[in-house]
Amino acid sequence: MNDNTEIKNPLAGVLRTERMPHIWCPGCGIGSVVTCFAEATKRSNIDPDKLAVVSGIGCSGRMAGYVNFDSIHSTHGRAIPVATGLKLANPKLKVVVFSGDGDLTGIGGNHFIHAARRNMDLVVICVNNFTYGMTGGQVTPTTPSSANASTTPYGNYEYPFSLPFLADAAGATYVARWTSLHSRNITQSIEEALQRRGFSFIEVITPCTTLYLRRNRLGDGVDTLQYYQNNAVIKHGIDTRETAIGFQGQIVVGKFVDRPKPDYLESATRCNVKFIGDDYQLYGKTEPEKQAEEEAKKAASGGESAV
Ligand SMILES: Cc1ncc(C[n+]2csc(CCOP(=O)(O)OP(=O)(O)O)c2C)c(N)n1
Ligand code: SF4
Ligand SMILES: [Mg+2]
Repeated sequence: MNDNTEIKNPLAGVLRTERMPHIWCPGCGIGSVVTCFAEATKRSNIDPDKLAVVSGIGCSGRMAGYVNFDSIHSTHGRAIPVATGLKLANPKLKVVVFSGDGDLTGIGGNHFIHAARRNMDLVVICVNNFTYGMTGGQVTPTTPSSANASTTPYGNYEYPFSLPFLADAAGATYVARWTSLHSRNITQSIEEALQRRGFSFIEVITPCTTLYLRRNRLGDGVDTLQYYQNNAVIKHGIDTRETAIGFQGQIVVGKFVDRPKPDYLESATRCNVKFIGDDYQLYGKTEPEKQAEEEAKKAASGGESAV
């Protein structure tokens, strides 16, 4: 064998391989979702300078440090407002939020529903492992009833959110759910979401081997993939009220919602143009835009500057 053979990660350009190995536990599902995201960005041929990634805090939130795009590892629960700010400051960016169930729908729940209500042009990927992984396995808004958590040692007596139903009811215009076993479907959903405008929500059910599985005596990551294999049922377009997940019960997956609707910036622009007229500009012109306009005028007048 030639000693000079170099084994290159096929996602090397999209992942910061120099930062590997990553921090995630063996069997954790987060890495599978990151791989799908990386693959989707490659397939969509998106200009890397036009893509930004924002994550919150948690094991899932560490993803922002492993992708080779401009990224922000923001504060707990605040990935959506940071992403919204980025989008509004530079509407040409495609902004992706990568977040955990606790981060996105516990402390960050209010931001989540209002960004969905406004149909803010964001791609929001939620790694739902039914637990606060990074802080020791506390109960989250998605922990199934009766599941054991460090804060509910006799079983969870709260009613969990079904995130597709929550997103749909709040106004999201694209809603899909997969498990980490469905890598091709996750990749396709992310690719679709990157190509559309509006609030796109993709939930991925994943195993937290170290806390959720161990505490509930559910075996390891492979056992969970087997559980997904046996219990995930694809039901595209189903009413999202039918997507609740019980402890170790059936998991309804698929693309549930994909409806066109003007996004936040389109609605704002439409409203302002109506009252201010065609002179309305979202943010005025940037220096390069002014320069390009000047050049175009110059070219049209046969080389003479218009000013
Ligand atoms: C304001 C604030 N509150 C609490 C925390 C502690 N904290 C860090 S990560 C985390 C839970 C993250 O859970 P989740 O979003 O589900 O991500 P996972 O670790 O499961 O991927 C919490 C409560 C914090 N960092 N900041
Ligand atoms: S604690 Fe759980 S969520 Fe965090 S890296 Fe380990 S397995 Fe994954
Ligand atoms: Mg979690």
